[in-house]
Amino acid sequence: MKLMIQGVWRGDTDPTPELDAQRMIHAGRFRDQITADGRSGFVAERDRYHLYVSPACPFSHRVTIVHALKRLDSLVGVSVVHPIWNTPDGWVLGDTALSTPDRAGNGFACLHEAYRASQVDYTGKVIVPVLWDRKSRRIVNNESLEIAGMLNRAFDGIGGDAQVDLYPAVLQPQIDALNSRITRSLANGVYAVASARDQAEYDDAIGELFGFLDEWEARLVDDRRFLLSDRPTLPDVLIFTPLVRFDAVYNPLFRAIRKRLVDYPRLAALVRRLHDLPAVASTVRFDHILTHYYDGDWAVARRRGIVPQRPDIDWRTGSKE
Ligand SMILES: N[C@@H](CCC(=O)N[C@@H](CS)C(=O)NCC(=O)O)C(=O)O
Repeated sequence: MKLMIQGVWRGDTDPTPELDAQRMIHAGRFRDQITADGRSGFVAERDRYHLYVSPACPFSHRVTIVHALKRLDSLVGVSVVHPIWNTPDGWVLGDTALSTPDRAGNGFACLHEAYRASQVDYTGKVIVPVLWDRKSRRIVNNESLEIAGMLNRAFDGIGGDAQVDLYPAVLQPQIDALNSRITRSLANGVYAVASARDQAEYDDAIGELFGFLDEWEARLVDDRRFLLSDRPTLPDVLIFTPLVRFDAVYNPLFRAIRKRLVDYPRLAALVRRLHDLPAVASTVRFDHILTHYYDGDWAVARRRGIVPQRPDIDWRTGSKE
């Protein structure tokens, strides 16, 4: 496992039991907030904050969608890490054909340098997305949903698009509940399938994942435009990022082969409607997604003995009775 221990990057090393328990999804350790009034210690300012993201990563993708929908391009800079994570340094900020310029020029060659700069004795995973403060030279937050929430509201007074509100007050309880469900059953759910250690874990994870997809396919029967409203809200962002990867990555590579996204016409139509928003389409980078996942450590050896659940295809169509 790629880790930083007491501020020293360790490349591949055995995780502590605590980190091991988190499996493939890693909760952010930096949880400060940027606010419009600055009472949190981090006031929203132009050109002060910077995002480190991987367009391959579905959690980073939440953040880049909100950044694009809120038109924060001239307010909050973005650096894109190289899609190949399996390097001696983990996520690197190399200048390659697939990178975009490091606008902030924070001077880091790899992401673990930003973690060490933030906390000299940092112990844990070095994950994207990261929201970086150029002024205090430290990470403000590295938990995607919290970063998305800040981008949605904190910058409205200084040029963020206030017409776009992905977390409207009247819908907040429903949004929170649905965000948790999407995170558990789908966004983290696909990783639970990929990291299952035995048949029982795999079967449970598949049940959770496809139970969620079946349920929402049925709930979209009323032809609503987006999940909770006629405008997109945060759950639409959260459901979009794993679903847009589903048929290219999770179905074949993670062995979630019971169904493809295209077998769910209403969910697929929802993804298409979201993709029709030019800001959303601009964030979808299949070059990064495919390069990243198909280079990844989804080792077959670990999964010997786990038999995938078969695709839900009925070859007898037309010969009923
Ligand atoms: N809970 C985190 C999850 C972030 C996460 O797992 N990021 C992955 C990429 S998709 C990562 O950077 N992994 C690096 C590693 O495992 O060392 C969030 O939502 O921000």
